[in-house]
Amino acid sequence: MLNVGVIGCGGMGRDHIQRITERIQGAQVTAVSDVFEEGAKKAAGIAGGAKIYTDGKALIHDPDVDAVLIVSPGFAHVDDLLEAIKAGKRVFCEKPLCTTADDCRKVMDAEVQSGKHLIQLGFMRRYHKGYNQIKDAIATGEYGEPLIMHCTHRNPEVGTNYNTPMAVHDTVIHEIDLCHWLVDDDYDSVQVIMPKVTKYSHSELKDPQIMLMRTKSGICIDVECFVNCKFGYDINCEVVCEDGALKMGTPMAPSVRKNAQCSTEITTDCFVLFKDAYDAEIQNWVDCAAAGVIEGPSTWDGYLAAVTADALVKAQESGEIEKVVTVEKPEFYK
Ligand code: ISE
Repeated sequence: MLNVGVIGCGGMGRDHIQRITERIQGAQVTAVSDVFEEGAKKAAGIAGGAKIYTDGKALIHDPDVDAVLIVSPGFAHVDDLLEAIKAGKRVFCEKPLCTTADDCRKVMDAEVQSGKHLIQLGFMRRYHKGYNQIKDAIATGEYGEPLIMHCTHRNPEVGTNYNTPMAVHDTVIHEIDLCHWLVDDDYDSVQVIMPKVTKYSHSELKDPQIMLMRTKSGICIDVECFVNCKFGYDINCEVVCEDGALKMGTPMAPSVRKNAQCSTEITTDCFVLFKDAYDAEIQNWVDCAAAGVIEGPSTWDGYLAAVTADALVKAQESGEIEKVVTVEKPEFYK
């Protein structure tokens, strides 16, 4: 049984605690931590009783904690990640790895130094069936080389505090990770095109946006990010290859014929669309613990996402093509 300590008991933290307690095989939550003690107490209740901490570091060093799940706000990740590496404990960290590329690099260097793969990052879309069908189809070679990818990432609406850079850091960060994983390539450059702004936006948010990413081998990716589309949580992906085009089967609902109409429901909730993917990523993290391996998104992926996101935010402001400049990928992550 893997004893898990959870740092961060907000909505997402409680969701993971419930998942581990009710649905995940081979793991239990033995400790929780939050700077707000009340939040930690509430979360401990969901786990059916767990030790309560207000300091993540103390939780990491608890001998009853084999592995750590970090769900605190992004700015707080770096210290706990470094501490967990020092303690030699396995980590599942929600996105982002860290809020700056420099901090991501510090964590990457520390993990390489430790000689052990300890960190899995919460890019759960890699566990979604639809994307895996596309990845498997590409791998057969039957469709030739991927050339172009078209993606849409639409939210029905966002809060009034959501601004232009958040379209990269909160939203398209998923495609940043997913697209390079789908085609097994890293990024070379990015650009952002700003269409006319929807009447549902405000002065701090340019919405929609078209984000363009070019991989090192020359695959061109366009992502329509539209976070006030009103009609649903609508995620699409098509990979155009030399000998065929692979389009994800979305929405994943039956097509209904009724009253002289044919319609397909689109969910409005990302947690509904990706529920199975969230469960699968945590189960995989737990299953890999016994073998001491990490199969999911790595620290390198978190670093690459942070550098690519920085380039996209720069491109939002400059309107130019911006280079994605990373350090050389360490052998450790190849
Ligand atoms: C949110 O944090 C997510 O992760 C969702 O998948 C994304 O669609 C949304 O825009 C983000 O704010």
